[in-house]
Amino acid sequence: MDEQGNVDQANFPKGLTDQKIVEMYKYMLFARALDAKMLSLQRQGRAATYAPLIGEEATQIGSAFALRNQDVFVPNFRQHGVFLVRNFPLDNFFIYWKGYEDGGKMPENFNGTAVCVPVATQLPHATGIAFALKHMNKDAAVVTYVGDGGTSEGDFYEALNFAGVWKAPVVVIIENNQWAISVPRSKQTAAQTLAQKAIAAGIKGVQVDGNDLVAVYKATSDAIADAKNGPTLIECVTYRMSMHTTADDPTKYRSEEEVDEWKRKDPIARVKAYLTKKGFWNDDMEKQTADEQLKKIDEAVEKAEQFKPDPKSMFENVYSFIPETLKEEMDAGVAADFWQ
Ligand SMILES: Cc1ncc(C[n+]2csc(CCOP(=O)(O)OP(=O)(O)O)c2C)c(N)n1
Ligand SMILES: [Mg+2]
Repeated sequence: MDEQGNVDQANFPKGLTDQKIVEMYKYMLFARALDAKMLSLQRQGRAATYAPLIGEEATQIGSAFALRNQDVFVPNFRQHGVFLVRNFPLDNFFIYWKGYEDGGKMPENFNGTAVCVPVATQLPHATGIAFALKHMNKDAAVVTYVGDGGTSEGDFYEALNFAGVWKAPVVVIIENNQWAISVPRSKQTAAQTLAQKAIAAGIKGVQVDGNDLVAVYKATSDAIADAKNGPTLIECVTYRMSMHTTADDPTKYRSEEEVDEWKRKDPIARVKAYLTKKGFWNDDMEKQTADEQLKKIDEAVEKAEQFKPDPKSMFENVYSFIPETLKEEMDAGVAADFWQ
């Protein structure tokens, strides 16, 4: 799907209906609305550090829609859009990003792992889960995400190598948003593409326009369908339109012109153009959808803000058992009403 919302019929995925694209489009809007809310909460001191997704909606929603229920989702720290599609409870989402681990609890049917901040450490886990699924003869794949920066980590190469040797059913999606905090893609690697890193591991590698919802959906669906034969690496070329996290100021290291250039490639605008042209979308629907989504978001924030954390959870979630020294600290802290 190009920037004007025209699609390439010859490569259009079979079974992708316009009704489904409407549904995906609504999720793209939802993800962006959630992002805006998180940013505003963080700026008011009502949320902790947050990594915005704005600009990366097609990569996240397009791939998330390709996952089947039995497929396991292994995120890093920026896939809030995939969490939405996987029906992660919104109030838990807000609790988590307020800094409370309690919000990170996965619902039974979520079929995914927790947010993972240490860069690329999720990848060996993803490959390991995929290896186990294969060993158990399950008809399921693992879909995992990593940033452009993450592809320079040892964990990335080790995960790909192992997956290649064992033909583990894992799909590794590189969310190449052009920046790793202040390090640009050009300084990240001399490799011409990130997709070509698949070659060394002897696995399939694909590069797609990560701002093209349909291309991402197709690449991910194809990779999942073929996962029983081995892994695929998909590079989604997209752009981080906002800051790395709320602790970052991108104006210090990149130009406004660059951001403007990518804003013209907005992944949401082209889906809107496509659906509007075909008569599946209009301004009234946009307004109604925004109102409904905002209501859901506001209700979830209200619920999340009533959550009272148990101060002990700060200690209890670190080790499977609490070492004596930490226990002393915990008891002293709780007893001193430090938390009130
Ligand atoms: C192992 C490790 N090293 C460094 C960091 C600090 N850090 C957090 S995110 C990040 C950059 C990640 O960039 P990229 O992989 O492109 O993902 P993006 O943030 O752009 O989504 C760094 C260096 C970390 N969390 N973990
Ligand atoms: Mg990046």
